[in-house]
Formats: sequence, C-alpha cells, structure tokens
Amino acid sequence: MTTFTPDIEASLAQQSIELPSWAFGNSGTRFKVFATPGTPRDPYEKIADAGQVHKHTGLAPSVALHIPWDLVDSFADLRKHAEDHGVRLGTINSNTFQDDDYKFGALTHEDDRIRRKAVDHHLACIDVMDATGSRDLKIWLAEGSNYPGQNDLRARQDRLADSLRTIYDRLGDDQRLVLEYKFFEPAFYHTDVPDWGTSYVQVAALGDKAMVCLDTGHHAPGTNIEFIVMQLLRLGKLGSFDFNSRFYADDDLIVGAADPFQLFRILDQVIRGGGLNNPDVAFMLDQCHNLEAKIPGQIRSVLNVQEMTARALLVDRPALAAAQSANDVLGANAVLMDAFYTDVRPALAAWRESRGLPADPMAAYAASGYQQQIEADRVGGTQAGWGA
Ligand code: LRH
Ligand code: MN
Ligand code: MN
Repeated sequence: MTTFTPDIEASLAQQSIELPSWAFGNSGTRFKVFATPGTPRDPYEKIADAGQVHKHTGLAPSVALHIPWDLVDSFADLRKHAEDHGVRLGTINSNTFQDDDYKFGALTHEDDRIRRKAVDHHLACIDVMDATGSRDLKIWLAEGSNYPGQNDLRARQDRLADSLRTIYDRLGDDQRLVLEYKFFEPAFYHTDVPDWGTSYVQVAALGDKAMVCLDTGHHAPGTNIEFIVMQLLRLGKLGSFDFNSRFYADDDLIVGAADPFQLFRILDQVIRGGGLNNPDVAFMLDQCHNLEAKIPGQIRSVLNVQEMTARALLVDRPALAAAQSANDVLGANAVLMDAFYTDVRPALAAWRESRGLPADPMAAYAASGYQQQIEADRVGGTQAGWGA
C-alpha cells in the first residue's frame, strides 16, 4: 500500500473545501426539477446538511451563501447556527441574474438607476459579510448580448470598471472581491466577463483585495485549465475555485466525475504554484445534484478533490525537474503519470481512521440514519430549490 510522508499528511490535514448552500437545494434542467426527499426547506436546514459532510469527512468546514436565496432575518443567528453544526459561513455570492430589471445588464447597464440598484445589491452583500464574518464577496455576472451590434462592448466594459470600483471601495480591510468569468450563458454572442484575462484586467485595476475566481465548468471544451491556474498563481491573482465537472457546457456535475485526470492536472499546478494550503486561494464547490442524493453527492465531491490532491502530492518533483531539464519528454511524462495512476484510496482510508474519521465516509453517512431522519422530518413546507 502507498504510504504518505509526514509532509503529505500535513498538507492533507490542512485541506479545506467550501460547500455551496445551493447544492443542498433542489435543482434540475430547464425541462424539469425533480423533488428529492429530505431536501432542506430553508437556509438553516441547508447548513445542518453541510455539517454532515464535514462531520464525515473533516474536509468541509465552511458553507458559501447565495443572496437573496439564503436571506434570513438575522445573519448573526445563522452564523451561530452554523457554529452549532460545526461549520462556519464562508463566501457570499451576489445574484444579479434573476431580476427583470437586469434583462439587459446589471453592473454594465446603460441606465444609471438600474446600475445603481445592482451596485447597491453588492453593498448589501458586504453588509451580510460583516454579520457572517465572511472574507469573500464572489461576483458572477450574467450580462452580455445575443447579437452583434446589440451593444457597445467597450462602453459596457467601462461601466463595469466603474461599478466594481464602488463595490471594492466598500470592502473592509480583511475582505476581498473575487470576480468569476464564464465564456457564455445566459448570453450567447458576447459576455462582459467571458475569460480569465478580462477578469484579471478588471481586478488588477481595483487593487490587492480583488482576485479572479476560476469555475472549472466555465471554459470552452479543450481549454487547458491548468495553464490558467499556473498563470493566475504566478500573478498572485488566483482568489478561488468553483469546482465542478462538465461533459458539454456548464453542467455543474460532481467534481472529478467527468475527467479525474484534469482535476489531477489542476491540483498539480496548484501545488507547483504554492496554492495548496494557501489561505489566499479558496477551494469551493459549485455544483448541483439533480438526480443523486445531495449530502452523499457533496461527500463524494470533497473526497474526489482529496483523492486527486493526494495523488498530485505524490509527484516526485525532483525527478520531474531533472527529466524536464534534460528534455526527457517521456521520462517527465512518466513521472507525472506514475503519481496519477497511484491508488491512494487505502492510504487515505487509513489516514482518516488515524484522525478519528470514518475510513469510508460514504458508508458512514449511509449508516448514520441522518438521511432517513430528514426524509421523515421534512415533509410539508416548501423544499428549497436552486433559487429560494
Ligand atoms: C454561474 C455560476 C455562478 C453562480 C452559480 C450558481 O454559472 O457558476 O458561480 O453564482 O453558478
Ligand atoms: Mn460558479
Ligand atoms: Mn456556473
């Protein structure tokens, strides 16, 4: 069996992955949302469920919120509730994609009234961050156009810079803004923040507290995502990941499910660039579980990240560097592939047990009775969905 060095064990012990509150609500395609028994009815129940993921894996100590989906009367109370469930509140996500006013844009809108409304929403999100103790405000903008000529691309970029400046200036000393990019959808011709370069240009103009968020599902097929990871780390601007996996578009499937090798390559570059165990890089999931049960779906997800992290930590870096500098093409590739093909699951199971965690978190959750309990308890009321 593969064993881990103390250095690798120390890295694994520090790893933490943030869960999205919306992964616990119902979601679906534009054709149908299937209800899942036991689905939370409010943000409190979503956080209780997130606590289960952390309890069984030790990997997920924080939960990201989406505003207004997770609006509550008292965020101080929600914070306390999270602590009671062994987790804390993490990144606050703004939402400018479900309001009629934003049909033609939010932070880029031509109409100052609407643009001001969108800016104010972000300022309100920062108020939430003050109450929850969150560090990061994550901004994803659904703005763009469908037809060439529909909009003045350049003027929109200027208005975006201006809006972001107002938001940035409201951040506290220990708070940050992370700007997520996405190459298309919901707009099909142009998107105002379509790629890492645009996000980088915008956040670099703001200052040190603004970083790029990389959602793995937001790239065209065939994009070398690990190259982008390398470049952003090199520039000191990789603020966070939204992990998920995709076969076609922004599928939001379980991270590492579609292409474990890509996840390994990304984590390899994270390690190479000093991004692992680095508090400046937040590792989050951004997923939906349309068919599978949500809590085990999240457990599987964090375990996938842990597994590929452990494999990437096994890369023999001195041997890799030697092969690379000798231009030993096949030798260098073999060093990387040896690590990728190593089955670390038995070593991780043993390591978990040594830390008082279940060797098999999926089995432990299934045996815990929690799923049966929530399915019995949460009848009546409205199940929270991707949205409310
Ligand atoms: C947009 C996105 C963004 C949103 C989330 C629900 O596709 O990735 O991060 O906040 O999905
Ligand atoms: Mn995302
Ligand atoms: Mn997405």
